Amino acid sequence: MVIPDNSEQLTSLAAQIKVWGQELGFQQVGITDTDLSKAETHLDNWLAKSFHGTMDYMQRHGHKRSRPALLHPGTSRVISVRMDYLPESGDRMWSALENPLSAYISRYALGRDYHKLMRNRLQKLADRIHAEIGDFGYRAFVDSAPVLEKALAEKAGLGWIGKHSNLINRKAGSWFFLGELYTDLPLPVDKPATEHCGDCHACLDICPTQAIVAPYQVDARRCVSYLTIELHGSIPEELRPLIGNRIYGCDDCQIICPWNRFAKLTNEKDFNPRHRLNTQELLDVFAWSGQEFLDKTEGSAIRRIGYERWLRNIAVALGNAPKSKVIIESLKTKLLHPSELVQEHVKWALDQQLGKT
Ligand code: B12
Ligand code: SF4
Ligand code: SF4
Repeated sequence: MVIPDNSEQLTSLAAQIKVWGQELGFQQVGITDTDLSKAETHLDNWLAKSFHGTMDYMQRHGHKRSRPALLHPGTSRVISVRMDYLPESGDRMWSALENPLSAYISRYALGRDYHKLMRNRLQKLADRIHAEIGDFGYRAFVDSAPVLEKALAEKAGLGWIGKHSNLINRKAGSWFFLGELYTDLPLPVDKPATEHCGDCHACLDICPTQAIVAPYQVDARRCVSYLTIELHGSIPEELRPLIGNRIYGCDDCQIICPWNRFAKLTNEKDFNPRHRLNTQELLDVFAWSGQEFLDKTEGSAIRRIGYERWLRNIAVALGNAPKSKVIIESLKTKLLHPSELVQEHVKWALDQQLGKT
């Protein structure tokens, strides 16, 4: 077992890595170098505008995010992978969004947390390479460290960064996760993907909070995904009515994207909805006890926000629902909740309900 040292062997290894990746359940594997200088400028501008809000981790690591070898010394190539996660069709998403009493949870979070699942698969891919060539330098990432995943995937040919800033693939839309193996193997690189948004601006128009402030630029502070998942404190009052019934994340800019007509449903059973999380009603999930929340979100990314933020988000959605005695009674049951954050959002929601005719 030797590390290949001529271009023919490296080309053959790259081809094998792609086959192994697909055998492990990745829909696509691409290889790129580590030059992210263009993306670095965009990242710096994004941070300078404070679009990251309270996500301090986005600026904490200096240039490690845009210079892979600073994060993992010796890295000269990145093997970028994508895995489809969509468990159901767009029509079902629209109907959940259009029913103000239903609890809309972003489709990426209905099943098992992707971080662990994908990292395990990446580790298997590294093991497979090791079995073929012996020791080599690598490290696996899935949204777990300062890595510019979309920019790397774009360069590796997996798709282009759309105006909503997610990566889109011409044949598969954008409902997939990204992960990567940083490595010191001097593998041949793939061609970057080309851009295909054209004159379309559907995602900018549909965004409920106008968070896509210009093409390719998302002000996270306005994004429902940030407001319901990343933000720990109080949700700005002026944005609450715009959140509608989205209680965890948001998919609107992807549902409307014409390229998602080509999206395929996931093959991963682990990404299928658990505990009917795709069809829950607001009143039911608001009534969950802390223990029920833990039980029903076990193994899911949703658990990371905790019960307090869960109730905060549902309170906002109940405030946005049509006036209803049942909702008012349900909100009243949480008025004395020990968390001030919950109390404040419940009071706001009650004011909304009582102010409606
Ligand atoms: C921070 C973060 C967020 C933040 C900020 C989003 C953002 N756009 O940055 C919030 C919480 C809002 C968020 C939300 C979501 N996220 Co997120 N998020 C990340 C994370 C951790 C970092 C992203 C990042 O580097 N942002 C920095 C900014 C500068 O990058 P950017 O906006 O993409 O900008 C790029 C381009 O748009 C361009 N650009 C920027 N400005 C300009 C200006 C001009 C003029 C031009 C031409 C170009 C340009 O260059 C930049 C660098 O390449 C990644 C994981 C990772 N480690 O990469 C996951 C990740 C991007 N998220 C992901 C997902 C699934 C989501 C959601 C769909 C979840 C949901 N349903 O709620 C939403 C989508 C919201 C949206 N429209 O982006 C996936 C995306 C998969 C894909 N197909 O693209 C990732 C890759 C996680 C993963 N491992 O799969 N996320
Ligand atoms: S995820 Fe929702 S709020 Fe965020 S940019 Fe997309 S449509 Fe706007
Ligand atoms: S909705 Fe249109 S503009 Fe937005 S990402 Fe999709 S193709 Fe691009």
